[in-house]
Amino acid sequence: MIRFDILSLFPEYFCGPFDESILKRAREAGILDIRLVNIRDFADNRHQRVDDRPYGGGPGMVLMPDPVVKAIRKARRGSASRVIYLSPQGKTLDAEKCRRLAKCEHLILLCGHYEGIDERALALEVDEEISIGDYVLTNGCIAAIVLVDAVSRFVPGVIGHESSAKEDSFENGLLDCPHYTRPQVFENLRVPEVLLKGHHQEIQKWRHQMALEKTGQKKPDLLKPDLKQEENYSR
Ligand code: 4FV
Repeated sequence: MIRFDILSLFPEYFCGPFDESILKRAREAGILDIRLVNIRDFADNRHQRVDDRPYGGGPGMVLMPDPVVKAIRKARRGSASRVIYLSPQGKTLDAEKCRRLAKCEHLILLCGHYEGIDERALALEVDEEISIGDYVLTNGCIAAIVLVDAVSRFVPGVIGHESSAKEDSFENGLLDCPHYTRPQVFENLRVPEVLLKGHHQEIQKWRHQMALEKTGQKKPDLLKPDLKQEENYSR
């Protein structure tokens, strides 16, 4: 079981992605516990202001430290909690990170908004900064949805057949092999014969070879030196 507390200014943003399919079933099964927190509820001023103009001038607004720090401290559950700030300045999320985060008991996800969050709140309360990619989103909620989805796949019991996570792209440093289903012939394109003969070892070998070739073509940087050897040899 893993618990996520997602801190943002738009909790309603999360209606939908967590209420369908795999994540919905995992929540109903009690494997995932996702709580939505509105940072504005921690603004102790008449107009519930949470942002203000940047010191030193410049465009846009900055999230004030007080409501952010209060929201994080309220969500914290002792040492079991890890606070993640989603921002373009973070280290890029990858399968390795998702596997590691899935072992945590409690993740507090802080969503960025506007130009960013007052640096003092980050210094005081954030354990790790993560980016979902080198581009700028309109708000950090989207990044939190991506992280929850990708991490949840590594939580035991979330995806029906654990084996499929093991065969995922990136799992063994390779992209996934091609997949086929009925019909055997589609617009004169046939399913590779090896997949129809039911010879599992042959099928395994073919899938690994295809994964190697696809990785070499699409993400050669993924190929570790030792695999490179094997790849050259087999071609
Ligand atoms: C982002 C990313 C991201 C920056 C301005 C929200 C936006 C606004 N978060 N990975 N890329 N955040 O673009 O995580 O505050």
